[in-house]
Amino acid sequence: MEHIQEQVNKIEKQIVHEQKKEQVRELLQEGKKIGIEKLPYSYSAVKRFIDSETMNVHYNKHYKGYVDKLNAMLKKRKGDHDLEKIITNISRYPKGVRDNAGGAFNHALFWNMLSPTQQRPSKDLVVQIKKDFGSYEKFKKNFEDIAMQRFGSGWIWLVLTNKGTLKIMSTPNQDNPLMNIIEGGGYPILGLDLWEHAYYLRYKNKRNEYINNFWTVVNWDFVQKMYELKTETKLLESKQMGLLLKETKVEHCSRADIEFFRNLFNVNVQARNTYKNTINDTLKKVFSDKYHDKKENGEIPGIYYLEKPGRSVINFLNTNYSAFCIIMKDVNQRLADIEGEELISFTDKTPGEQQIEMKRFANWIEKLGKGIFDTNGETFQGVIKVLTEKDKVGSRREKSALKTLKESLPDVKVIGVSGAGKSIDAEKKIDAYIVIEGNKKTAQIKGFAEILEQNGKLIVTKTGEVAKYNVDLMVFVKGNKVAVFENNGEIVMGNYVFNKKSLLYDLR
Ligand code: MN3
Repeated sequence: MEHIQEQVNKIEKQIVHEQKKEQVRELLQEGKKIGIEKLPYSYSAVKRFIDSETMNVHYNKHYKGYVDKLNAMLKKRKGDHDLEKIITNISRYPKGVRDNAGGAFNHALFWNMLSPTQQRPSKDLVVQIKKDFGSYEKFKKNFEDIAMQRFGSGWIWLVLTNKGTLKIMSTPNQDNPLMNIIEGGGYPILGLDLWEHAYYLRYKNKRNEYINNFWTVVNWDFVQKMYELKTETKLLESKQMGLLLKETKVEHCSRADIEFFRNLFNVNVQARNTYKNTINDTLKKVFSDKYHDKKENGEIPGIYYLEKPGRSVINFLNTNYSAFCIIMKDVNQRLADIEGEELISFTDKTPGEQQIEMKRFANWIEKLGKGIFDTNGETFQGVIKVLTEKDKVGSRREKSALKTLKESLPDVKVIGVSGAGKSIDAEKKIDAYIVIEGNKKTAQIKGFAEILEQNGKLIVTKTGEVAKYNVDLMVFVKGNKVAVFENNGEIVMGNYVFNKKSLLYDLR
């Protein structure tokens, strides 16, 4: 009986666990939804332009319908959703998303472009309008003519081009000038809905009257704000490189972050190699005056005399997960200021997608190298700190391994190879020589967490960089615990796996 009760308890626990997981999933989903833009006035507030019944149906049925349908479509897609980013990257999405994201975005803008009080365009705007259209009257006429020419459903827009000029354009259906599939688009600062649902109840087929009345409700304050904001952004974009070279604050990485990257590196070898090569090339470029490729006095190629005399710890950057995390956060802080650029992220991605993402990351590292590795910057300092710490831990580990081996195995002679930069260590990755029964063997020394037994094999976990080394022995060290394996294991899912008989010395 007790046995059955135990099983029931177990199953119940499992059910509760699953339910909680589902609740969390739903909450997360809710947070990712595209929101409804609040109507900034009552349904009757702009009645000199449109009646309250049309406004009510337009807002509650048409607009909310687009948002709901869009959210239903996005629910199946991974990642966070930002409406403007979807619009500016619309070519990546199916037609249904294009229609509904357009509907959601266009109307959210449109509600704000109408004002209960009558307004005039600002001086700034009138100056720019005169420049681009000759006069304010000509601009209005032009806008009305193009609106009348729109066949079927669509929108008419005043857009700010990336040259800083204004132009009028019309888009079909729910397309928006910001969509990356629209040729000659720009940033919409004023727009008018030309769908029949927007006016038919009151104006019937007299679209021209609807368009004429639009001028009585234009929220020129909002248009001015959009104009300023986007003119400002354009200015910033033109100084993009300057912006990218801004100082960033070093963001600390959690243990979970670092463990995630350790796993990414050790499982996705192609992504790891992309990163390694990029780091090597970038460091070589940024510190070209400190890079030595000649082998002198047993030194190996690399960066010297950077943060200290001798070989720099920055040469270890290409394999360190904590430093990887710092650099990724630095790049993301810079990317956050670039419109339409998504942040680098490797979570929720297939190995293939991770490789593509790593290439995108690599491109940015190359472009931003000077900013990331600015020796006065926090990122550089953070990276050096992490790598110096790792270097210290590494040599402490080596010393402790050699000490334990010597003490526990008096028959075995151990010779340490110390000093990063000595070619024998850094090139061939030899940390020590161990002489067993007169045979001198090369050894690589690594940290580890546990050695697990599974199906007659031994799995060594969390050993830092998991790679094939051209040495005879693999030595794993944790405090004063040491395990020495013959180097004939396999790498499986980012862990070393050995046959039991490969374990030569077990000092755990
Ligand atoms: Mn509409």
